[in-house]
Amino acid sequence: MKRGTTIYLYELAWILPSVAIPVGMLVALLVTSFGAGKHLPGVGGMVDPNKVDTTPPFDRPGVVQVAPGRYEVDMVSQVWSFSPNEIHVPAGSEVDFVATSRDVIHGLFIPKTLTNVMLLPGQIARVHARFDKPGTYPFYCHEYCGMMHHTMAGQIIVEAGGQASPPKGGQ
Ligand SMILES: [Cu+2]
Repeated sequence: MKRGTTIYLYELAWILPSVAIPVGMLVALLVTSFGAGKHLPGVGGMVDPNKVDTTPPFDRPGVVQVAPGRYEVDMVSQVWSFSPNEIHVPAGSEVDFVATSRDVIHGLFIPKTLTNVMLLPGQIARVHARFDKPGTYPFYCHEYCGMMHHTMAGQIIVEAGGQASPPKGGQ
């Protein structure tokens, strides 16, 4: 009798957390998703992957100043490069990356920042980074995308003097 009660409590000690943990995770998911508005990172719109070249802003990849100290980088990835692959911004800049892929799945990873996003054909990724310290910030494709994947990289040069990339070409 005594022994039977002990086993029941022991089982209960396992069963309760095994119910409470999934329920807690589900509640956390609902709260963050609907309450706090957390969603899959980087899905900032859709674009026809076959028409990237003619769809603004990807028809003219490059750096645009959107406000004092704030820049938008319109970026296209393809095997095996980024356009643009060299970006100049002044120190202290807030930079929004608006990026997509023209062909296969790529990634955008800027190690010295928290920027790490997948670039999926058909989807527009929007990520933000702040560059306070002058220097060179390399960025990489972190999704294996074929034979020359390891060469797919670029750099952001944060200028102490405050020079941004020249304005986009074209009209
Ligand atoms: Cu890639």
